[in-house]
Amino acid sequence: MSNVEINAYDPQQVESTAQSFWEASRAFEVAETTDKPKYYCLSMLPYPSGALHMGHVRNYTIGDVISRYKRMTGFNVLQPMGWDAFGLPAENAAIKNKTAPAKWTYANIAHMRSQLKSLGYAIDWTREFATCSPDYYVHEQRMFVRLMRKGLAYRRNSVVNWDPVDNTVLANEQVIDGRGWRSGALVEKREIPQWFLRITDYAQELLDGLDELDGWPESVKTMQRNWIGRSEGLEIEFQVRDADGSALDPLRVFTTRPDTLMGVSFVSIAGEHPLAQHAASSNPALAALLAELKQGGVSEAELETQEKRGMDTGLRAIHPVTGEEVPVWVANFVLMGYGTGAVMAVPGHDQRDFEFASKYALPKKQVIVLKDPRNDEERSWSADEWKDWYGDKTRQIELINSAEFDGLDFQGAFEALAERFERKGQGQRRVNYRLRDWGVSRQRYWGCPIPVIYCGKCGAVPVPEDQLPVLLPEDVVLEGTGSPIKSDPQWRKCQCPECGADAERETDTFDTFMESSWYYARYTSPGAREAVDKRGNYWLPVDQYIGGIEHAILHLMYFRFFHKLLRDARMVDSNEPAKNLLCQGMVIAETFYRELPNGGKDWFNPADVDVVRDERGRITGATLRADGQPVVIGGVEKMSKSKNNGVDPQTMVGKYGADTVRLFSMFAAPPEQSLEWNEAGVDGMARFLRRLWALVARHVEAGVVSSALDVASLTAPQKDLRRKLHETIAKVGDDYGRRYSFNTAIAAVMELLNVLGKFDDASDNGRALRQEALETVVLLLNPITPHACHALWQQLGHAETVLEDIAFPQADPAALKRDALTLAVQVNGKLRGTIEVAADTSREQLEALGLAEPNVVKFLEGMSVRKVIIVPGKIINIVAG
Ligand code: ANZ
Ligand code: ZN
Repeated sequence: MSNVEINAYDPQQVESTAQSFWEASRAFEVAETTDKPKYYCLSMLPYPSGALHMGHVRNYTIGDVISRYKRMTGFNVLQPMGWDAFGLPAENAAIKNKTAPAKWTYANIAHMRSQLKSLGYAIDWTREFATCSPDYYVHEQRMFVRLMRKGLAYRRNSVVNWDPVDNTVLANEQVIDGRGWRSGALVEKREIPQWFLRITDYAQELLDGLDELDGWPESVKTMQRNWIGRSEGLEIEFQVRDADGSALDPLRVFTTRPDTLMGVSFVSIAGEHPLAQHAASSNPALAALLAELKQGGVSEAELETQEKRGMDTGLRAIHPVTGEEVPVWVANFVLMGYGTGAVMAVPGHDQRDFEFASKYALPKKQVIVLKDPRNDEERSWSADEWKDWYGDKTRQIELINSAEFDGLDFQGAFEALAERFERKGQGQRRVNYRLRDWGVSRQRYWGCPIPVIYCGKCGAVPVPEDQLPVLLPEDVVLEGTGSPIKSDPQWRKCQCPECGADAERETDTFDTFMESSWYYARYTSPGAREAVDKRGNYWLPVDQYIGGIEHAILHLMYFRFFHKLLRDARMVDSNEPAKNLLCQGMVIAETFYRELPNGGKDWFNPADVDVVRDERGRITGATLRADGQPVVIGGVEKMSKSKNNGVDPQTMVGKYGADTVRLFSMFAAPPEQSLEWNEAGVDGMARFLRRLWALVARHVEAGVVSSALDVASLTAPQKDLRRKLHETIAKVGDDYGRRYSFNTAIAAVMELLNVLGKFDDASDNGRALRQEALETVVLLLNPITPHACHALWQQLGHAETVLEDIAFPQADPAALKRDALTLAVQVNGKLRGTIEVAADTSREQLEALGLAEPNVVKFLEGMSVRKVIIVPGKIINIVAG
């Protein structure tokens, strides 16, 4: 079979040919001038860390398969790509390698772009950008100065991590065990002025919008709802007396449980609360505690888990219903930034208050019972023993020990108290959100400069739009002790745009989440003078967004927020940026290590380890190739540097070709699930492609078939094959288009190929059928393995072309029809025989035929038939007894 040898599958050659053709024919460049419906398929843009990892390959392959499939089904598909290019790693690399962050970043981009190109993604590269380029960030700066003028960007003090040795602000990830990553100095908290975006103005809209996002995973929507954290409650005023009995400013608490008001035995306030500060001015022990509380972490998780601590301030609050005096305590779990920074403590019914009261021997009072106690334990419950029965919203409660409110349920008490306090001017209904305004200032160098000028007379002035962009100098040396623009007095110097006096620029830069919040819109409008032009409304919203679940909360919240800002700036019409969201699972791989004498572990890359597998494919033994000695099998984990179990995509592409890598990453798992990288599986994919290649070669060797298939004169085996073929078309189309179940689509094509391999019919019509089948397989696989399909399509006698413009195959209903069906005949649910019947047999006939099946007749002996149930096309079940 000389031709087959000549034609042996050579992925490197096949792939470079296809890629050159796509590039030369500008196959994936799209415009807005077509009457096809648009489809915008977007994958989250990568951070240019140096090299692609398998997570990228998986993400972008999913996007590419969807894009190519959509294009084959008649859509005008935009699939763009860019670089999330600002960020801390570039600064760290700059210090380590003594290169400027810009240089390092651009070099990484060049390398990673070529890697992406080697994977053959159908990307419109004319729309590419890096977010660190002034052409990009100028728009971000312009949006920011406009938000400043609208009052949606503002400045206030906020806490940062301060390294007192390096004299620099540290990012959270640069604080390791409370110490600076370089200096090792104990990190301090410092308050400095920072810029914020008023995302809280959009809290309710961000919450409500989730209800319309039918194409987003429930889990992501739930995380976003919790993050926004809407609470309905009351704000209630308590009069306050100083230690000497004199009246102070009243205090307000926010509570979601006003029904527990009569159980209040003290009030807790945050250390930063003005009343705490007031009390501390004459109480050194309290002042010391407040100073100490400032040291601790500021994250909510930390506050939840740390031990409860506090101190009596000596102040007294007056209970707004009973007039009783209760003590005011400082408590470390009360956040100044939430509600009013003060809590009415109900130790009988709130767990944190319970723990606090138990520690400091403060009284607990029960004011609520379950209306329907289910057992003795519930009936005899007392406030001295913590039980979280009241958190269960499905349980009916009733107030006790609450004077005139006794007997009310939660809603009744809420309404009665809201009404009472609103009437007396002592409080009101309030909705609170956990969502905080977004702090966008970073004290880092490698980011977009915040376009603000500080003038001694005029204060913080936005840089006028005609003076934008504020350029970040790229040619700098990093010492690791802070930002080069902060240490450069020349860069800072400028004139006030309002009064002309000497002034200074802001030296902070934006959080890099800013750039990734609106990049999707910029792709639609390359070269536009504003961030987006009218092309935005052609492409937006994104039809399919694909990325990692780690972005479920922050990125996707900011992304939705920015879309609303763009809408309110009249740049886009829609309310939400993306209709459908797919979060792909992790890529995982086996880990291998050896114990080190110091108790640590030395991790070995799977590429350097030889493994032995059992017949089920599980690894049973592993040795390091370098020394032949065993290594410990550490289990399957997410690919990561720390466990050294990353598999390099470039190596895989070099060894097997991009199509095999793409095929494996789509076949090994459904998109949302974890994908275990295993080279034996990759090898299997390579074999499959070689088999397809050989099948086409063998068919073509006997001459390409140009005569049309004569459907009317198909033999029975030909009909069977054609039915299988069209069943596969229907399944694969559904798997790609509706279910996003790519692994089952591939499995179906593999099965078809097995059948086709056995179809040994050299008649004219048989060969015409094989031609149809092979062409179909090529088209079905094209979204996943486009290079091989590009070549095979030509071998099957077609001109050099972009397969994406050839319609995806449609199942022929006539081919799906069966002449004869095989039905199972069951007696009382057990299989007793099968019968062959014509497809159009009536129910009555089926019943009669089933009952006449010889084996069934034997089983029915001595029984009487009660009922016959027919599952059309499948089963005849006879119920007898
Ligand atoms: C009395 C009470 C009784 C409460 C009870 C709860 C249960 P969410 O749902 O998260 O909004 N709280 C209010 N402000 C706080 C702050 N700044 N720091 C810490 N805790 C604060 O929680 C609202 C509840 O959290 C409020 O309702 C308040 O405690 C507390 F059986 O008031 B509650
Ligand atoms: Zn001025």
